[in-house]
Amino acid sequence: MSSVALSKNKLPKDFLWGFATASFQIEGSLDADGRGKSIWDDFSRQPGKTLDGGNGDVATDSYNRWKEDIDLLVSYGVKSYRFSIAWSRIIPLGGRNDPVNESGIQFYSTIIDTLLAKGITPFVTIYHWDLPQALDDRYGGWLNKEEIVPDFVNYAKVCFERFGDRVKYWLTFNEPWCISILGYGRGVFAPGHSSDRNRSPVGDSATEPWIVGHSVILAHAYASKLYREQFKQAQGGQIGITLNGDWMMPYDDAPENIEAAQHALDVAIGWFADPIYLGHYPEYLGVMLGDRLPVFTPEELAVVKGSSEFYGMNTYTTNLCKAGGDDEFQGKVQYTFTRPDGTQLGTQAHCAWLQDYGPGFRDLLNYLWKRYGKAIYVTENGFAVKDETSKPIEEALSDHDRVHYFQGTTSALLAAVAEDGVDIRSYFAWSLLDNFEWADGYTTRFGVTYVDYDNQKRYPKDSARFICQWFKDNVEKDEPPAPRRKGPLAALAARLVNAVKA
Ligand code: PNW
Repeated sequence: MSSVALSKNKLPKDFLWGFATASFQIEGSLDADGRGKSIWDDFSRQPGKTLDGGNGDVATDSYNRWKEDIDLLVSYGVKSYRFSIAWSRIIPLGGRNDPVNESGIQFYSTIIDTLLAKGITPFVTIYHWDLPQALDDRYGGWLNKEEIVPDFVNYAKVCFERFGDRVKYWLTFNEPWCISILGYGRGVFAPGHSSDRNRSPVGDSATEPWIVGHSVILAHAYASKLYREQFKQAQGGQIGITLNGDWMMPYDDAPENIEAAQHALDVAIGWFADPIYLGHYPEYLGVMLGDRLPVFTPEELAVVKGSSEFYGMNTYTTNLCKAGGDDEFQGKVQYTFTRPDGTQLGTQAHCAWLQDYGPGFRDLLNYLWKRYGKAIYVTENGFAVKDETSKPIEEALSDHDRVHYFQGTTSALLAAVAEDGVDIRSYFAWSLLDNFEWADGYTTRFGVTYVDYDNQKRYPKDSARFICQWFKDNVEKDEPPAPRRKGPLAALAARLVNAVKA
């Protein structure tokens, strides 16, 4: 970054900012134009799987309203838009020998063209949780490494071939921790596997999440290898993975709690980031899991290490960490938002796992930059205001708590760049719209734009205005056109013009 930008305390002018969404959360139209089923289709329709019984059938109707959504992005003045492609629209049955659906290709192709025509950079997630149902039925989806890895690589290849002439930023996966733990451990996300037989007829929470995580790492790595070997040179794009991970702060300065915070980071982030950037699973993961942790062959490891060209970061909150407990999904660490003195870390969001704590955002950026040394693309960050759904619309639009949250994270972002020297290249707020919030259904709203689900009308919230103004103020402007040379003739002309005016 230039020293000019640093001295002015601004983000560099090519900094990408905008908003993010995901296919299943916004599109609806699940049967349209040859789309195949995804694991979320029926899962979300099963009684008890979502808080309000909501499903993905309509969502924000963006399969039909994508143009309106892009107009909204234009009105916000964004530089970039992060969205995901639904695998089962591209290959309805998902597999490497299954047919490609041209209508699905056409849908995303038009969106990409329209964004580019408006000067908005598409930032594309290849997999945001909507596995084709046929692959789960056929061979158990992510549990079957031998089948899923080549099928994912084939799907990614179709994306590179058909969109890569125009898409220059690729994310293979969104949040492998959520895919593995929430889908195959806690059983709260599709396909809903769990050892708890009250919750699910199938699943083994002790083994499956770690097997799934392993498959996802390999699918990412082989897709990235393919891109870099066969497409990158001609298309000139970048490819990486995006990991969720919240900042983990020791509860107090007791040595066991300091160690606990590191263990929590090892399981939340290091599980994926360590193999991908450093070439091995974190030691603690092996200690905790023993032979339940799958092993990479040397050939696999060679493909995994260095497979992400940047660090894709999704983050929402900070947890205070105390040693103890037996929850392996948190690294046998207890999380709390209550400080030793009894006060809360920050404002509580609608969902239990999220409080507003801006300084943690800066600490996490510094940790990732030091540990992994890769340019960071912040691909998600956002807040769900408590009880927003039960407020009248006008009241919901004054989303003070969300504005406060973004004030904290944007100032932390700027401090990390300008004061700490962290190399950060993007910031996407989650989300452009209120949308289908997975197991929460429609009760939890993350949008900077309010969606009235009775009529699908969109209304910008105060937080949308805050973010747009903040980035306009804090990103270096494009260079103004070079001033005309002031030779003697120009000076004479100017004097003449002034004389005439006077
Ligand atoms: C992310 N947690 O999911 C996803 O990428 C989005 O699709 C989602 O809408 C957004 O964050 C808000 O939830 C997460 O339990 C889901 O810690 C759950 C957790 C974190 C992220």
